[in-house]
Amino acid sequence: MDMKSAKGKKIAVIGLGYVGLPLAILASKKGYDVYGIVRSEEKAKTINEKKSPIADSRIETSLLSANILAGTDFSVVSGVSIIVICVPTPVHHDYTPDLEPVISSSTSIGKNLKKGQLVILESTVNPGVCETIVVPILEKESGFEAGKDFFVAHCPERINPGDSQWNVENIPRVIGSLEQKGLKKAVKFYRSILTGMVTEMSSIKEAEAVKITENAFRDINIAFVNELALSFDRLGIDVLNVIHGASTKPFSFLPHYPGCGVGGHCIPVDPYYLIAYAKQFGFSHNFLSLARSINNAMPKRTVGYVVKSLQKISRKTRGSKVAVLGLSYKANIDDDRESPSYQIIKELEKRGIVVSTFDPNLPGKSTCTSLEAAVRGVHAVIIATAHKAFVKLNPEFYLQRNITIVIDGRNCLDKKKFVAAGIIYKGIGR
Ligand code: SAJ
Repeated sequence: MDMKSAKGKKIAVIGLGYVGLPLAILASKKGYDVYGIVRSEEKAKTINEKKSPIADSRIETSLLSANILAGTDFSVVSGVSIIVICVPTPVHHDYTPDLEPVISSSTSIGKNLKKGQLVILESTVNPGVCETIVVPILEKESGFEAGKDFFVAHCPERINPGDSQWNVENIPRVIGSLEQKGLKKAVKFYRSILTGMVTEMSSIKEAEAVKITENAFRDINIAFVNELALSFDRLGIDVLNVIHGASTKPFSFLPHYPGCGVGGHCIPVDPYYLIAYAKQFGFSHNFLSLARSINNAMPKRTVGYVVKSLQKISRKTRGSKVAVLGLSYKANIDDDRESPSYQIIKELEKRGIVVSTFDPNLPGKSTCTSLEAAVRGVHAVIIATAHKAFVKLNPEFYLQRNITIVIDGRNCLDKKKFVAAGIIYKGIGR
């Protein structure tokens, strides 16, 4: 569909977060009239004032010229042709999937559904959720029949926050549906807004499985290098050098990097959806579960390095002061969902350590308003997020402030330089 035919086509995007807002902006750029439905009037007001609730320069700029009307009223759903659900799919504290946002939005959509509409779920879910949860709710609330009176498709989101190369427009996508008509409608919509390749899956379940597979793949690979880091620590081998060495192999090696933990709303969460679903069918994903436990243990391992380093300068753990630099789950973004930094802080405080924190992208969540304030009078620093503001700090910055312990939770510093300056440097696996 070209821009002209998109003109006047109305769509609704449920959820204007990291996934929904870029999609809404893109669809409006491609000629669609876009209604964004959010949970709070305040967020709707912010977006209608063209202010991005997400600290991302590309989103902030493109929102200024986007034609999006944000609100909290689901009744607008009845006047559009396509509804895209982009709500979060977190896990509960016990790591069981939390589908409440998907269920509540499906219920509200169902109450306003009109014949002929297409409902697309972009949120990451385990195989089976569309057919066993979303479709029954839509049918019950509307009285219509899916695949006949209305259509349902799944196009898992692949947003990579902070990525300057891959964005909502050029990232290739996969789409699955209950039947051919719904698939064709969904493919036509995405091909009208994306430059990335659109691949048709043979079922909606396959499309759900693709995303879970992608992210579980990443989680187990991270767990692999985290385990290598723990082993090589004992063997006196620098794991980062080994990974760089292995990366010289031009085929069948995909580098991942050890760190102080795995955060974000995707990687540490999505495997639990598959683990829980497969369990319903009597299958235990032992490997995925083991990978999750290895990655979940990295914050505690990192705190162990702090304790050992404090002992090296004959400091008692209790009462020592440690600065945790970085709260977001990955470098140079402002998203702290499932961030390992918070596990690290909890583990430090459990040991009676006095913790200060600073994240330039999350000033409101930091205990200190500046880097200087965070490191003032501390005995050790943990780099928990490789923000550029921290990577650029050289050994002198620490020595001038009498800080002799630096725990490099993201292996982002020049180890040789720090060791040569007489700093007790500890990376993850190096
Ligand atoms: N991490 C490591 N070692 C690695 C890579 C990541 O410890 O080698 C940690 C990061 O520090 C972070 C967490 O894992 O705490 C997640 O990192 P990520 O780069 O995977 O970041 P995400 O969660 O933004 O992942 C997104 C995902 N995109 C979607 O789910 C749509 C993921 O599928 C992508 O694989 C990933 O981007 C990517 O490729 O960068």
